[in-house]
Amino acid sequence: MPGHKRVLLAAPRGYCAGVDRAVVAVEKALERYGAPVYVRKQIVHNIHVVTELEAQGAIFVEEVDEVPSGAHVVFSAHGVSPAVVNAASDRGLQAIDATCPLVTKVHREAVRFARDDYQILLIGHDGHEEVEGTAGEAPDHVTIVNSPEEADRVEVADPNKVVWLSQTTLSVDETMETVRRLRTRFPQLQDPPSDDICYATQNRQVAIKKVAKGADLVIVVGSANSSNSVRLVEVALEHGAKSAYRVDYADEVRQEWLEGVETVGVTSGASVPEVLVQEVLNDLAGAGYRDVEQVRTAEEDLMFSLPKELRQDAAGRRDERALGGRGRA
Ligand code: 0CN
Ligand code: SF4
Repeated sequence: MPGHKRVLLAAPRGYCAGVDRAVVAVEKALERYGAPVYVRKQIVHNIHVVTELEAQGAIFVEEVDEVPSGAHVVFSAHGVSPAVVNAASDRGLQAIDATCPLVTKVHREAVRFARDDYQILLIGHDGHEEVEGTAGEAPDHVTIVNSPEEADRVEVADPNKVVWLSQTTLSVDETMETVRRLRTRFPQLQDPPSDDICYATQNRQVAIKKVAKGADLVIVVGSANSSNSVRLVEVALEHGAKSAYRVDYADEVRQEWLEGVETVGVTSGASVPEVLVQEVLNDLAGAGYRDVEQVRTAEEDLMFSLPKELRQDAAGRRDERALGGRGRA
């Protein structure tokens, strides 16, 4: 219907199982030990989540040397290198490890391939916390490959003993292009035993591809340092969206983005609470986009148990939230 304003709302979107678990871990630690509870780095890459947890008494630090000795410290969902674990233990900190189990899986792969003396080409963004953590498992064996272009330049010691692994929150298509170029140069390149790009990253990209096809504008809710959120903007643009922007909050949506726009696609990254999406939808409704159609490409019901340090209550009973993430996408 020409001139008909509508919203295509991607599903799955928003919180994944690993983010939910990490956020609940901080809340649970605050409840159990009282404020303050220290958190190394942002627990997940979302400014709203961090601000809310700060209001509840969490203190976010860059490194464990900022944490008073003996205090509780939560490691973020993106994981930490063994050097950080050791530094925390040397300071006598009580660590709660909220690393997503799907990141831990990649750490284990890195350890295993390093033990077998492989050179590990770790596809990911240099400087991202997850990449620092994974690379830190086997610093002598890991070479970071930032982009498809870097795949054309990277040097390996023995082309018969190379494997690629990746960050969990990359663009699937771009990563496959990087691997293709690596394999052209190193035909013996081994694949990871299973997908490193996680289910949540993949599902959100599949959903936004479908939405983008029919969208004049795509709005992605997510923070600037959230790799998976930023990838959703890129994927939308590559799959037919005429324009695509990322916002942290609804009030960042600019009037001029909506000029001449009939169909707005909306999604959110894996670290984004649904309330922020609903605020965008409210504002869009105010601008005449009241017709909202959900475009669902997958069901998600994965949940992870809480970090082991939080699984039992003070009396040693298993906590009923131990099995807990909340909600589906
Ligand atoms: O936004 P996130 O906190 O992290 P990245 O997308 O930047 O990796 O989402 C949760 C992902 C993890 C681990
Ligand atoms: Fe885990 Fe994937 Fe969520 Fe990261 S995006 S926390 S790897 S489920």
